[in-house]
Amino acid sequence: MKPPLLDLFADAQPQQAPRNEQIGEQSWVLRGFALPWLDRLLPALNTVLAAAPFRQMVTPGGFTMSVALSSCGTLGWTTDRSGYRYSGNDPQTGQPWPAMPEVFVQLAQAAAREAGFAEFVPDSCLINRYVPGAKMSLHQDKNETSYAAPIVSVSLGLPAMFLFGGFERSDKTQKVPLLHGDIVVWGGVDRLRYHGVLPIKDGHHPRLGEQRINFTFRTAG
Ligand code: MD3
Ligand code: FE
Repeated sequence: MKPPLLDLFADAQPQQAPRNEQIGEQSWVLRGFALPWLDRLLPALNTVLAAAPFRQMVTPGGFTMSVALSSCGTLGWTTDRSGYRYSGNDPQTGQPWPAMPEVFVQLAQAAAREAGFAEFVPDSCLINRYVPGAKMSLHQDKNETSYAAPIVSVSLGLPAMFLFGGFERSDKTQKVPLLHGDIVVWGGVDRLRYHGVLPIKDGHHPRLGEQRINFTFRTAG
C-alpha cells in the first residue's frame, strides 16, 4: 500500500474540522473554531497569567475547588467562604484584573456572531484550569446582572466531557465531548441550564501539556 501524502491523524489528540452542532434551542458547539486563533491566543493568555496566576479558590461551603481560576476584563468571578461574586479586583493582589486582550474580545465576538448573537460585549473572561481528575459539579451561572447576553466558552488542551442539563438539578443531562479548539455559545432560553464537567482523564496534549484550559466570556456587570 502507498503511504498517504498527508497523515490526517498525526496529532495525538483528535482534532476537528470546523462545523457547527446545535445542542439546545439557543446553544451551539462550533467545532474547531478557535484553532486558527491559537498563535495569537496563547501569548495573550500567558501575559494575563503573569499578572493574575491560576489559584484554587474555596467555596462558601468550605471546599477547595479542584479547578484553578484566573480572570481578565473589568470583572472577575471569585469565591470564598462568604460567597460567589464578581469583583473588579483580584483578591490575591488587590489590583484590578488584567485587561481583556484584544484578541480574546475579537474571538468571543466572532463566535457569538457565528451562533447568531450579534452585539456581544464581554466584560469578564473567567479562565479555568483543569488538571487530570479536576471536575466541575452541576451548577447554574446566576451571578451575572443580566441573562440577556450569551456566554461563550473556549476549550483548549485535554478533552472534557461536558454535561448539559435542564432547569432542575435532577433533570437528565446530555454529554457533549469538548475538544481542543471547540467553542460553545449558550444564550437565551438555555442560559440558566444546569451544567458541569466530568473529571478530566489523564493525558498529554501536544500544545497545552497535562491540562485543559477553558475561557468563559460573559457580560457580568
Ligand atoms: C451552559 N465552566 O465556569 S463552560 C463555569 O468548561 C463553567 O470550564 C465550564 O461552567 C468549563 O461556570 C463549562 C461554560 C458554561 C458557562 C455557562 C453556561 C456553560 C454553560 C450557562 C448555561 C449553560
Ligand atoms: Fe458554569
